[in-house]
Amino acid sequence: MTTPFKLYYTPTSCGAANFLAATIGDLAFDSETVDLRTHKTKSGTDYYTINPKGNVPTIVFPDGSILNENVATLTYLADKGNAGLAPKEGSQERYAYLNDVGFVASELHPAYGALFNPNLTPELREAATNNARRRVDKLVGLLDGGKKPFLNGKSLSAADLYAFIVLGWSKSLGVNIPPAAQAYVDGISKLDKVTKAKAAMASASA
Ligand SMILES: N[C@@H](CCC(=O)N[C@@H](CS)C(=O)NCC(=O)O)C(=O)O
Repeated sequence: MTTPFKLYYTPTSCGAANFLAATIGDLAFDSETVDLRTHKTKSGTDYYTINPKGNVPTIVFPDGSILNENVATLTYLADKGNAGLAPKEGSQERYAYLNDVGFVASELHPAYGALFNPNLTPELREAATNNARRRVDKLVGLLDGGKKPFLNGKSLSAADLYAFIVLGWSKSLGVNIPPAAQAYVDGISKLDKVTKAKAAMASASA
């Protein structure tokens, strides 16, 4: 490995938020996509040998150590990058950021994650969909009903990138999100740095 780390991701999963954070922060990194159905990397390696949990994202460091939880990976990338995607350690804003990224990781993402299960009965799918919608409503509450374009009210953070990717699954999973949540997604999507990072991810994933 010639760069400080390698990121394993897929361009449509939560791992994508990590690719965007690393790119927006102008970090040099290696990357490889993973097929989450077969748990094989693009080059054919058994992904469980890289990350025993089998999930994306995974960041692998040159010493072989790994990070594989979004709260840690996104915060690491935000700290190492130059885009101010997380506030300084020890600042009050840092705790607010952790509060936001913790909400996405522990509430919003798992609520959507449940909907990827193809074996849900119609009743369970309806309950899971309603649950996801409730978490979106909580997110809109954190955005002051849509008055804030970002979770911290001021600038894009890694927590926003994570929420942006999760909310992007709404249509395909049948979660009908309110206009304020859609406006939040659209606002992030239109940021020049996000557009460019998405293009870089598309070419890296091709
Ligand atoms: N505990 C991890 C979970 C991440 C996660 O759920 N990743 C999904 C993609 S969005 C995944 O890799 N699912 C396939 C698998 O776990 O095998 C976190 O919070 O970051």
